[in-house]
Amino acid sequence: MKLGAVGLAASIVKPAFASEDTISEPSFSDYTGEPKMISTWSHGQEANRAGWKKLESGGTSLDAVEAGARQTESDVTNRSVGIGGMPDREGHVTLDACIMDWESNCGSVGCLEGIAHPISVAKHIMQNTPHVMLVGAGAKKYALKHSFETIKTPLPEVKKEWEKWKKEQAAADKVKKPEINHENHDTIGLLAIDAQGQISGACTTSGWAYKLPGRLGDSPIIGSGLFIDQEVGGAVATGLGESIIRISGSHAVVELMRQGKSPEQACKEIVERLIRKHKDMTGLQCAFIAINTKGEVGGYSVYNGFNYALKTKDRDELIDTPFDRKW
Ligand code: SD4
Repeated sequence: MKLGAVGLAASIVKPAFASEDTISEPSFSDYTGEPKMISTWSHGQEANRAGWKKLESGGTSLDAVEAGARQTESDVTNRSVGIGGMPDREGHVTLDACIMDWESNCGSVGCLEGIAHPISVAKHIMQNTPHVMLVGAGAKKYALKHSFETIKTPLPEVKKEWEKWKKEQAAADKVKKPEINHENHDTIGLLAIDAQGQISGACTTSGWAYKLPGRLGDSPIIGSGLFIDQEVGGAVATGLGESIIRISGSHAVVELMRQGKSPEQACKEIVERLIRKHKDMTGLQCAFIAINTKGEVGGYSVYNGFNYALKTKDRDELIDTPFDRKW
């Protein structure tokens, strides 16, 4: 049976519960908080401002996180997202992104080269196909078919850096392990709650600089880089994707909030779980931010130095998260 996008969305939103009358449907209309947006790292402030324009003009949280992600994807100074992103070890900039809304609709692209706004391709896949994830040549074909803007990457200055790195690699006996957060720390993850209490999230990155060709991190993987459940809230991750995938990080944060943990406490416990699963934490930075249906937010990181941007009607600030250890 071919499952159409509408049928698929409906089957996700309204699962057949064994005992319908014991399940209370989440109600968004009684949200009494204000619209709010949080995004990883300091460039999250610019992203939040772009997203806020949507929220303040009555747009949904989905519009807001897409607009925010697009802002960072266009930032030529950002070395881990979009047009300014770092290449893989063969010199190709391959982009990963995913997006998810309050109805558990989600879309994702992986290893997408030469397209300006992977986040919008992910959203288009979510809204127009029965699939969640398209990667590589198939994702590119899809983006071109739907006339998404193309870009030429890497940027000349990024190419120069890569050529220098390649020379150094050839001279070194051993391939140096890149460190997330020192060399590659600008992935953006965004979460928003709108006036109706609807929560959405997005995540977009060029991934681990000088990765093996074809490598996907956590960022395009629903449940790892991003997860939203309107019954509970949402979470998004940044840092070494391999370690986040290992614990299905963002999903795990949401599940702890379901058990009553605050966003910060849930992020903290999942960072601690991640640490328990890794013998060597040298250079391994990871962080989560989260939001719940009351609009409460929080975050936590392995090492110090992580922050996230918060935007509301009256606030536009950067918040340093608590952390497990110092560099
Ligand atoms: C990845 N999680 O591809 C991304 C990288 C990242 O801050 O978040 N850097 O593994």
